[in-house]
Amino acid sequence: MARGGGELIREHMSGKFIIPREELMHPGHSACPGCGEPIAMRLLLKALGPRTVMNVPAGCCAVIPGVWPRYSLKIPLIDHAFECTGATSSGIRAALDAKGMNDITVVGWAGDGGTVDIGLQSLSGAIDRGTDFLYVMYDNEAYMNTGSQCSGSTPWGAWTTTTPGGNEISHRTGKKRILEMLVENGISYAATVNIAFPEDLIKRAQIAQSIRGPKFLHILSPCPSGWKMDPSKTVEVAKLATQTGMFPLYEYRDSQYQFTEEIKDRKPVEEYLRLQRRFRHLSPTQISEIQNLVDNRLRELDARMEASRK
Ligand SMILES: Cc1ncc(C[n+]2csc(CCOP(=O)(O)OP(=O)(O)O)c2C)c(N)n1
Ligand SMILES: [Mg+2]
Repeated sequence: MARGGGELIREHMSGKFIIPREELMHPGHSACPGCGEPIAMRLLLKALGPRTVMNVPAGCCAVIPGVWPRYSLKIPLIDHAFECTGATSSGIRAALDAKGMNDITVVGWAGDGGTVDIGLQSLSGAIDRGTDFLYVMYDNEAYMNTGSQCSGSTPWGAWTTTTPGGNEISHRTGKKRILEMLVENGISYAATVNIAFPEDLIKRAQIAQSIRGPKFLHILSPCPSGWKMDPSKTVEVAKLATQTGMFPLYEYRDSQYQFTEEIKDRKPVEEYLRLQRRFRHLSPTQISEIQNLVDNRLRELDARMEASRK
């Protein structure tokens, strides 16, 4: 049976883009003001449609949809331990397939800590098994539900409670390149998406939904309390992350990498950093170091894209 995304993808191809009207996430969730995660979840569910089952580990994702007896989603959600999102998704997929319900999309939805650190083994196992599911990592760049500890996806230079100087040796490598790691692991489709580019997010989610096998979306999800920013600036900050090259939008599809949002007139990283007090302690030299890291990363991505086309 075809999955929900098919028809809408045909709409994209004919040039008419439609954001689905159906709301599968309702008001009454328990996210903090300005949190990027409910925006991401609302858009993702619009893209995937109601024939979706989601599983979540510990993290803000376990409380945002609602704490019993309240619940804001119109789809089933299964809560599980921190380290087993991939394994749980594989189990749900197997159970649905055994019942002949293979039109249902299975989504493992986890935070950055629950993906790039704890949970990486479970995600890798699901890829090894070829599980037909979509893994979504909403990235607020730290262990936010427990009060902002550094994760493997915290950018270099950011304050967290375990990196009070922002430049600790333990944190020297900055954000793990999770998308590339999963490509090397054998993922079928992977893309970075951003809540400030909702049409693109929906498009990538529907492309992922139409492909069989393990798929991965990496969503940047600002956290006003952990990033120490004005909650009314969530979308502005998210947009700047891409416009400065801090969070480039690209995909891996049919064995090729490509940018999905070209950055014309790239802005200096400082415009992004200065809106967030987690970067307030940085010296001008450290800000230019971050600029260099971003420039090098984009050059490296360009080379990777070029090489994948040969
Ligand atoms: C095995 C295990 N270790 C630690 C915890 C405590 N814990 C619960 S949520 C959380 C933070 C999760 O971080 P992330 O995955 O980035 O999601 P976020 O909270 O940022 O949404 C931690 C450390 C736990 N529940 N289980
Ligand atoms: Mg997090």
